[in-house]
Formats: sequence, structure tokens, C-alpha cells
Amino acid sequence: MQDPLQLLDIPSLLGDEDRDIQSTVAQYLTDHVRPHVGEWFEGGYLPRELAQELGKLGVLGMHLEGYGCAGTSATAYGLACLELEAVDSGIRSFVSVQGSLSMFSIWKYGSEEQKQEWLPRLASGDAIGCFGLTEPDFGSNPKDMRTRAVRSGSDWILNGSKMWITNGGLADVATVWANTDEGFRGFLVPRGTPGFSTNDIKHKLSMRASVTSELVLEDVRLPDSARLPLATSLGAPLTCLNEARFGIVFGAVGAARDSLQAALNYAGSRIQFDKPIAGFQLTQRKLATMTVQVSNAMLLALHLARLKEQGTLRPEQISVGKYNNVEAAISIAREARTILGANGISLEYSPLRHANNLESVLTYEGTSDIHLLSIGHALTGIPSFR
Ligand code: TGC
Ligand code: FAD
Repeated sequence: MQDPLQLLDIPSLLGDEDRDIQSTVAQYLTDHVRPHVGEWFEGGYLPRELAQELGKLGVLGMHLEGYGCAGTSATAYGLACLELEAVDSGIRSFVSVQGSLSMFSIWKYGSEEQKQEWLPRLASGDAIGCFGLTEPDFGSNPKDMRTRAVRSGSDWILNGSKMWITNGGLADVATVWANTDEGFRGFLVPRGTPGFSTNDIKHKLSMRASVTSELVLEDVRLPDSARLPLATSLGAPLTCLNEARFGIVFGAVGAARDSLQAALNYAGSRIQFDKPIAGFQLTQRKLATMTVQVSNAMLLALHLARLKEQGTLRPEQISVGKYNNVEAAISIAREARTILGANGISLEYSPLRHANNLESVLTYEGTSDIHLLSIGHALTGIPSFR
């Protein structure tokens, strides 16, 4: 069955270079990652070696300039996220956190020494990074975080905990956000720093091919050189989130496309009442509706990429994309699952795995509610978060 995005000839909107990067990433993932991802999801782990493989592929921090990063277009980065999430949201999540949260926070807010120390190693996958903003009691509302950093001579002492942190247990360096007497600040906490520990979160029903952890900071002493010098308000971590949310706008299309493709393939070969189920009008309605939804989502993603490339993309526009595309993707993944009948609940097929992962994607990087409120704020000028 054809790629559903071909119906509107959407790939013809892409430039040659972006298309080449997309197909290189897709081919690598088909050969090396897709065959194993079901096993990782079932086992609830992500092999650390994948980081170096993804580094060789060039997708870690690929949209950043310098320090061993490829400096690709925003579209190419989005398309890579799409192909990564077509395999599994956990793989895209790894790349989003490494490139758009860990590396971007250092690239945008770090000192030259911090950039030299960390960015080349993070780009190659020799080091892994994470980004700790959420706490056990504060997710949507990071402004009330309890993690505190207090000056002690020329050092800082950090206390607090972060929760639900992607790559936490794998990370060689954590970007940790803390409140201080001077406002919100970001700190680079290397693995092994006394008082810093991580605990992986087990028994997840979603995002199983991904490491999600608690970060614990007990009297962690850091020199001032560990502070990100250019991060001087909560706007800094929220600016990093814009980068990762942009990747999710594309990534969600990947999970949706893969779910729809699985349903199309299955519907063409599954015979009931003496004909392929693809021949029933109700099945065609589902397939057609999903194709319209995924095509709309892709066009929206490409539009946002163009805005990003021309330097005018605003946070509320990213909210439109994150809200719309993740909601569309989870609806498509669930609908696709129905076409597979009982087989749809097996790990052998991707739609239910995607749907389960998308429950996390719906929640992280700002829940759908938060993005709707951001859109409402932009429309009315009245913030209604609190
Ligand atoms: P508010 O007073 O509105 O803003 C505080 C400061 O931040 C600025 N700001 C932004 N800057 C850039 N981009 C944005 N999207 C921004 N949103 C706000 C704002 O201008 C202000 O700057 P300044 O310099 O004046 O201080 O803050 P608020 O407390 O009212 O909250 C606003 C709200 C609710 C939108 C914000 O708190 C929010 O986005 N909450 C959601 C939190 C969230 O998304 N957490 C994600 C954690 S990381 C994660 O989930 C990784 S998942 C793994 C993966 O990506 O794969
Ligand atoms: P809450 O904020 O408690 O929200 C609970 C419910 O209340 C939601 O439905 C929400 O929409 C609703 N709600 C909250 N406020 C309002 C309001 N003002 N109006 C209307 N409804 C509201 N965080 C990191 O910092 N780094 C990471 O790497 C990271 N990775 C993650 C990986 C996974 C797999 C998951 C599941 C989460 C991850 N997170 C990470 C955390 C994620 O960002 C938070 O879960 C998210 O921001 C929501 O916070 P919460 O879970 O505390 O929900």
C-alpha cells in the first residue's frame, strides 16, 4: 500500500537536501533499530550503545551550528524526528532530550568552556545528557519548583529533586534548573558529583523503550563555572522547550504515519466475509479519515518549519502544532489499532505501542491543556494559567 502522505504529494514540498537526510535516517532506522525496538519496549530499556550509533548518524544536536553539530535546516531536524518517532517515541525522545534540551541549553546559555567540554561529546553520543525541570509536585507549573541553589562562598549548594527525567539514569551530565535568591538558574551537574544520584522509574505502561528517572540533589556543591551564565530567568528553560516541542510536532506525524501504514497493510491482506477488510466502506472511512488527519498534521509541521527557518516562529504557534499533531497522532494510533482487531494488541504490530507512547507525549513538553491555554492567552491577551 502507498505511503499515505503521497496522496497529497507532500514529499514534493521538500528540498533535495532535506529529503536526502530524511531517507538516510529512515534507512538506518529500518535496518538497525526497528528490528529491535519491540524487544526494548517489552524489556523496558534502551541500550546505551544506541547513543553512539545515533551520533554517527548525525542526528544528535543536528540543527545546532558548530561544536561537532551538523547545522541542518529546521525542516531536516523535523523530518529526522518524524522518522525516529515512526519507529518509537522513545527513540525520538532520546534524540529530543539530547539535542534540543541538553545540548541546546548548553549551546544557547553556556560559557565557551562548557560548550567545548560537552557539546562535541554529546553530538557524537560519547556522552549523554538530560534536562531536569519537572519535580514530583510541580510539572505544568515549574515556576513553583522547590529545588534551590544557594551561594556558598564562590560555590553553589543545590538541594531538591527532579522527576520524570528522560535519559536521567543514563546521563553523564544533567542540566538542572533551580530557584535562587537571584531568580531561576540552570546548572550542569556531571554524573558522579557527590550528593547527586538518580533512580530509574519502573513499571511504566508508556515510553518503555526510554529511560525515565528521578534526579536527587542532596547538598550538591558546584563551582560557579557549572552555572549556565546566560540563563537568567524561567524564560531560559522554556525557550529550550520550544526547541523540543518543535521536534515533537514532526515526531507525532511519524507515529501517526506508521500506525496508518500498519492498518493499511493489514486491511489489504486480512480477509473477512470473503474479501479484504480494506474493501468495506467502514474500513475505508477510517483509512480516509486518518489519511486526511495525518496529511493536515504534516502540512502544519512543514509550515512551522518554514516559520522557524525564517526566524519568526512564536511559542503559541508551536503550541498549535504540539496540541494538534499529538492529539491527531493518538487518535490515529487508536483507530489504526481497531483495524487490526485482536492482532492489534500484539507487540508484533506498532499502533498500540505508538498509542501507549503517545499518552506520554500528550503529557510531556506541556500537556494539551497547557498548550490550549497558551493559544487562548495569545488570542485574548489574558493569561489563565492560574
Ligand atoms: P510566565 O510568567 O508566563 O513565563 C515565565 C517566563 O518564561 C517566558 N516564557 C517563555 N519563553 C520562551 N518560550 C516559551 N514557550 C515561554 N513561555 C513563557 C515568559 O516570557 C517569562 O519570561 P521572563 O523573562 O519575563 O521571566 O510563566 P507561568 O508560570 O505563567 O507559566 C507559563 C506556562 C504554563 C506556559 C509554562 O510554565 C509551561 O510551559 N509549563 C509547562 C511545563 C513543561 O512543558 N514542562 C516540560 C518539561 S521537559 C519535558 O517534558 C521533556 S519530555 C522529553 C522529550 O522531550 O522527549
Ligand atoms: P500536572 O502539571 O500535575 O497536571 C495534571 C493535569 O492537570 C494535566 O491534565 C494538566 O493538563 C492539568 N492542569 C495542570 N495545570 C492546569 C491548568 N492551569 N489548567 C488546566 N489544566 C491544568 N520533565 C522534565 O523536566 N524533563 C524530562 O526529560 C521529562 N521527561 C518526561 C518523560 C516522560 C515519559 C513523562 C511522562 C514526563 C516527562 N517529563 C519530563 C515531565 C513532564 O514534562 C510533565 O509530566 C508535564 O509537564 C506535566 O506535569 P505533571 O505530570 O506534573 O502534571
